Amino acid sequence: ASPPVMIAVDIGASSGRVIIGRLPAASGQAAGTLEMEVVHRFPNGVTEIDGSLHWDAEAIFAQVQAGLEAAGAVVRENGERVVSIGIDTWAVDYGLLDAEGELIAAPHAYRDARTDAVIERVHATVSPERLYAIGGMQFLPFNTVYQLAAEVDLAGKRALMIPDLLAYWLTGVERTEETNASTTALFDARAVAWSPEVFDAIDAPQLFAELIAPGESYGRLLPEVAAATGLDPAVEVVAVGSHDTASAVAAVPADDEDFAYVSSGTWSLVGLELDGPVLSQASRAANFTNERGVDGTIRYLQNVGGLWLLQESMRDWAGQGRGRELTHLLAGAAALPAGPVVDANSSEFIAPGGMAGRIRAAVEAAGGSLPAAPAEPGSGVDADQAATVRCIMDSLAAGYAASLRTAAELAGKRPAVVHIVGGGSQNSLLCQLTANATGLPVIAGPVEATAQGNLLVQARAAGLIEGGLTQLRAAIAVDPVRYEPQQ
Ligand code: LFR
Repeated sequence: ASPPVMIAVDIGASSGRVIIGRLPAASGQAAGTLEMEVVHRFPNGVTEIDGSLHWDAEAIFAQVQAGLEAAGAVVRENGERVVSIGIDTWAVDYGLLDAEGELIAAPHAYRDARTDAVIERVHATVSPERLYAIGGMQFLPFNTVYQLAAEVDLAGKRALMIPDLLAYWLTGVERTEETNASTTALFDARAVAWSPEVFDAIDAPQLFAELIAPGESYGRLLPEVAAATGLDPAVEVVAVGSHDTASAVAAVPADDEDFAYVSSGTWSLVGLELDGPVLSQASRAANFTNERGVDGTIRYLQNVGGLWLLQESMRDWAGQGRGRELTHLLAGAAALPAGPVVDANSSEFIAPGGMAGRIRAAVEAAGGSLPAAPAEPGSGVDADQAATVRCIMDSLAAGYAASLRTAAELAGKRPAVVHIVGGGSQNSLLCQLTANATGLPVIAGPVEATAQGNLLVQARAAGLIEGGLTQLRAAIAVDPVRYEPQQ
């Protein structure tokens, strides 16, 4: 029979990719190591429509289909067989469907400021304390509960989270994947079900589809999708940890020791894997979240600003005609001593635009300073750029260390190592500074943890690997780099 393969569709805020995954059987009982082949990459980003930020979901879907077509061609050439497709993206955002099942408008993007006007109103009907006791979500201004409260008229509409919307367009089946549902703050963390109380509080109908857990199938490809992509209509779309962070945490290459993790991309998601939620008011005060992970685990974590601060600073500099390569900026920053830090968790850094200036303002507001931008930019990394990047790296490492200390206290755990996965795992300055700030060894990699977590859940659904997260993690492809804390 032709060898089975899985396809991961993994879409982040700044890029997406479609990846073929193969899990060759090893000798004996254990599964082999996952192999990945990227067949399609595309840029992603928010689109501004009438002054607010949106995702062009239809353009994203066109890229998904292009990627599936490319994957199909490779698979046919190799004489392989696609068993399933799994989709993950960022969380909290959704598309609204009308009575005919048509997308009504481009979904709002979470960095849009529209919820500012409704947060107080929501808290007047359901207190932050009560919200936390039900859902255990950290307060973020873009939580789905506030976004829905900002909608004008929800009567007769249905909502699908972004990965579920893409799955719906592939299969015609409407479901809400559980790890993503858990990020909405409309979800009961203990009951693992929607919370009627929270929907009532914001006066919204319960407009989401029935839940689906990672490993379950949405259904088969629609005939028109099979025709457009050249894939077999028998291919199933399987739910994975459709919240990208859930898939990333599933692919933290941990063995049995107590570990902490940082899923480091546009955001840094910093925390612990737990068996059950921590819904105490102390946990609320510290703003920790209890998102669901693969296999019913709890991702007890906090959002730290992340490489967004760096990406946006680089965008600023490019706009000023002094764009610099990332490697040069990081080398410039690494050559400097530790400098001032900002609070990378602060909501003042959520919105796009003017980031380098906002970081400078935050440093100055705290009584520090950064070198002035030169009147005549040099050809290499300027002093202000190196100092700003150094500030971002020191701030992220300090933020990681503070979050991990608090998480450990609140959850009563003592992690022995910190795993950094995602793009930030390639940033050796950030990894070393994190080891220094936490006083713990850092194990860096894999870079593509999210896609690996996505593929391994599919592989298990297809019967290619058995067991729980420990067994899945043993199949992760990674050559981790270890950083010991230094003075
Ligand atoms: C990371 C992420 C975070 C979530 C943020 C917004 O990509 O999914 O986990 O808090 O994006 O959805």
